[in-house]
Amino acid sequence: MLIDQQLVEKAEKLMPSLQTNEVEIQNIIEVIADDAAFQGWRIKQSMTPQEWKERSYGKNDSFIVDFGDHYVGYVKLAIKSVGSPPDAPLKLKLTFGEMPCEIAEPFESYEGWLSSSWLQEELLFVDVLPAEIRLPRRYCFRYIKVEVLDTSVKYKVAFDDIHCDAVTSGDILQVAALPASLPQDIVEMDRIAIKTLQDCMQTVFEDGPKRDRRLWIGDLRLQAQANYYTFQNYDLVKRCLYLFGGMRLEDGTVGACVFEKPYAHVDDTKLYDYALFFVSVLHDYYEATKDMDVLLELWPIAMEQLEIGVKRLDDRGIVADDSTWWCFTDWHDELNKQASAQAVLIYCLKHGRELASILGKQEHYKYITEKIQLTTNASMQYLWDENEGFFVSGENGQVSWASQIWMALAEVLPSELNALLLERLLEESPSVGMTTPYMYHHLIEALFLVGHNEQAITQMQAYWGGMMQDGADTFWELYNPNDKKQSPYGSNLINSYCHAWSCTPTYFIRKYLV
Ligand code: RAM
Repeated sequence: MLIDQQLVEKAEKLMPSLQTNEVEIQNIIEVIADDAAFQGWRIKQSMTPQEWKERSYGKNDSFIVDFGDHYVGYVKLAIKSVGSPPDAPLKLKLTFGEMPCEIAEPFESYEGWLSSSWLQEELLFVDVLPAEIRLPRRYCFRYIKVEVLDTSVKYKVAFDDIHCDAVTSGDILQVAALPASLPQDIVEMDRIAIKTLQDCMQTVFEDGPKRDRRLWIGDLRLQAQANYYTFQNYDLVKRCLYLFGGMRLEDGTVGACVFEKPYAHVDDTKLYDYALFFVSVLHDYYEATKDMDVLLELWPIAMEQLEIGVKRLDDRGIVADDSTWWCFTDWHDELNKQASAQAVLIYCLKHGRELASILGKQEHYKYITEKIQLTTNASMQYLWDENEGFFVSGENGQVSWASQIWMALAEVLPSELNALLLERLLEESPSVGMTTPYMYHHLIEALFLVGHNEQAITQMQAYWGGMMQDGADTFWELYNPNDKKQSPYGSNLINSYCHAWSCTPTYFIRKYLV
């Protein structure tokens, strides 16, 4: 690993202090099987918090509390005994759910390929009652199922209180109100998107506060863009840029994600597109802040990412597609990523050219311009299929949504043809589609780019509006309206239901609709 201790120290000095907000239970609920509901589960109130406080619970009793919204934080419980003096420890099991599925489907049924340790549960033994307990782990949830596994034949327990100290580094007071003229569904979508971003804003921009609870650069890029229009926490973006810049992989590549604990360190995952996004995140940050110091400091690392990206070009000027690399683009098993990677390279070269021009780095500007020409011409010669009217990718000339969207964002075609490309895409709808909100974000950004604002809004309303209709408190890592249990990891239980890359409706609304 290449460590620049000074940059890492600067990142650590920017560690934000988190705001804490105490939130109370809103309801006691049941989760009921219902084929018509999202993922087959709906919630129903079973009693009020007041009724619940008056009840006592013995062996094998359980209840589910509902906080009424999604939160990230530390849970406190106040428990007392009822009946004879407690003559045995209390044994409790807690299960946390962002969504009803996590409460209703036993975690033992999980068979996905990501670690089951992400599923949020806790086993507690309480020796002395009454007790006030603060759970040491941070949880991310709306619902908690509490199972009293055992008391004794002589006593039961009652709960005086369960609450959550919710934490975030996103200060809602910084977020401007939307104009009253906007339609109600857009205002509501904006609110949910902001809540999504806020719950992901911790001591870094996390991808998902349930999972993976870490800083990924692809997620950061979109969060930072949404943050500039909402919380305006510039220091948090700066901290994240320093973390990525300060800890690179052996060959100089910016890593795909970093961990903060027990000390800041970079993961060994290398993603072709994510490394290049260091350049565009830096450019966006500079545009939002005009912070020349950070730009001067991090430019050499950004420039190096472009040079590393260019090294993957074959002698035609096309990104080599073999089994030795991983470019993220989207979660999609069939997707060939050559054309989208080529386009991400061009897109980031263009961001880099802007920065080189701002910095007056003539040599860099010249180098980058040459590479833009090379890769653009090569894209037109080898990836553009005149008959299909689409860009093709990989050995088999695959036509996908992702390839067209990224080529549109890279503005490889002149603007009128770029708009036509997207029209054709919507009309012909190639079968290799999009999986994540991350990819949908890019479709919508591309539509705004070519001036198809109405279509952009319609797509956003259909997709994120679908999540709203399906009961989203925060927007999800994955949403397939035709397969609502879809997961890239083999189980919907492990999907993240508050996910960074899904927060961007607020960015679109505030950038293009206000
Ligand atoms: C998943 C996460 C994360 C994403 C990576 C590539 O693990 O959802 O957000 O950036 O994949």
